[in-house]
Amino acid sequence: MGFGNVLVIGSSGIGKTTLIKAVLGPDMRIAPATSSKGGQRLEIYESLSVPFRIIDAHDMGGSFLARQLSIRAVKNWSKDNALDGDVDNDINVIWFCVEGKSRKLIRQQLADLSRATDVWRSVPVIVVITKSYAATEREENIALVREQFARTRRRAENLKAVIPVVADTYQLDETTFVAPEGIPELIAATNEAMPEGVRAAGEDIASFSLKRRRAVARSIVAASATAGVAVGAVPLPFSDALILTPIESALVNALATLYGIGKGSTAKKLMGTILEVGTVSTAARAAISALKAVPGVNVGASVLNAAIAGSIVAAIGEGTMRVFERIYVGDKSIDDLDWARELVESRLSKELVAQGTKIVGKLSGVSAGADPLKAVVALISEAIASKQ
Ligand SMILES: Nc1nc2c(ncn2[C@@H]2O[C@H](COP(=O)(O)OP(=O)(O)OP(=O)(O)O)[C@@H](O)[C@H]2O)c(=O)[nH]1
Ligand SMILES: [Mg+2]
Repeated sequence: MGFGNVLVIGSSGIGKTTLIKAVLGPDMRIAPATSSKGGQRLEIYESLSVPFRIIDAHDMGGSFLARQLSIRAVKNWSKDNALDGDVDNDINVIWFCVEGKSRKLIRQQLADLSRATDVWRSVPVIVVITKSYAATEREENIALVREQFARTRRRAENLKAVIPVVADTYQLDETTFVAPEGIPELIAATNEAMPEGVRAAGEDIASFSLKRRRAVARSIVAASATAGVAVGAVPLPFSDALILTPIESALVNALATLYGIGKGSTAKKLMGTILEVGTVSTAARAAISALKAVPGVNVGASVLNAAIAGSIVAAIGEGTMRVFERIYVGDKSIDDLDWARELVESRLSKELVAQGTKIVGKLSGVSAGADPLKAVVALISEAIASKQ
């Protein structure tokens, strides 16, 4: 859990494999074999340094038949596992790879890709403009893609980012090279879209039980905590939880949609109350101070901050999930704000400090040379997955 899946599609030769290699880096490997019922094998890649897996849907731009087979393989792979409440095989984010300067070409590619991925109707999309060697054309191409995306069958709010990319150094002539471009932005945009992608993938499977809903919720929480770790690691003074506001707000919104909490004014009040606890409450501040003061910790400040940030997001997510679940099953009313505040606060002051102390403690034992942020993400995901 905590690993979302990205589907990469685009015509043959457009640069999908080159892109995947650039994103996953030197420790890229094939994920443990997964084949669908039809016996077709999917190529799923992962690496230790990136918190999502990538599926290379090659053949996508080949013949009509090849494209159908390729899409069916991915669909079956998702479906076979959904029935047992396994959410690890959903498609959470799709990268549409396009190339070319002509308006007509881009329109055609976007229309094809949109049609090919109809089954993942509500899943977030990032358009990657591959081989963007000419820096001067990047802005224009972004505008073109945005304009043409609006004409496809996908909802405009599905489009999360348009990113021009140079995946590998390109030699223009004997003396001129174009350096790699856009890869960190693509990774960041994907991480950001992941919580919503987890929710959307769940929604795309028509109906599911409370158990599956909880599994989806935990994946949303894990994806958000991962985003929190990334934010916490940035070397800024991390004195309060306010820098986590955008992540927590995306998290609470995704969970609200999952549990059908609605968008009315009462729902907004409830969400506002929860976000207040997570960012400006005394409980949040006290939790941060407690975690910063765990004795005997031997990790750098940015790793410590990353662990605290991830743990806070995880605790808010767990508390929110419990609030929404009780409302969802009809035990509690949506306007019971005091009850909701107390529940989330108690998770921050008890569970968070207990859990966070454990995580921070374990970090001191991480071997030198290992990526400490990766270790933080793994420890937090493990803690989320182990909850009842
Ligand atoms: N220098 C450079 N070459 C690139 C880049 N992207 C793609 N290429 C080249 O374009 C060609 C096709 O790229 P691939 O990554 O194999 O394309 P693909 O989409 O995986 O193609 P299929 O597997 O056939 O669907 C290769 O020769 C790549 O080296 C890039 O960013 N920089
Ligand atoms: Mg390829």
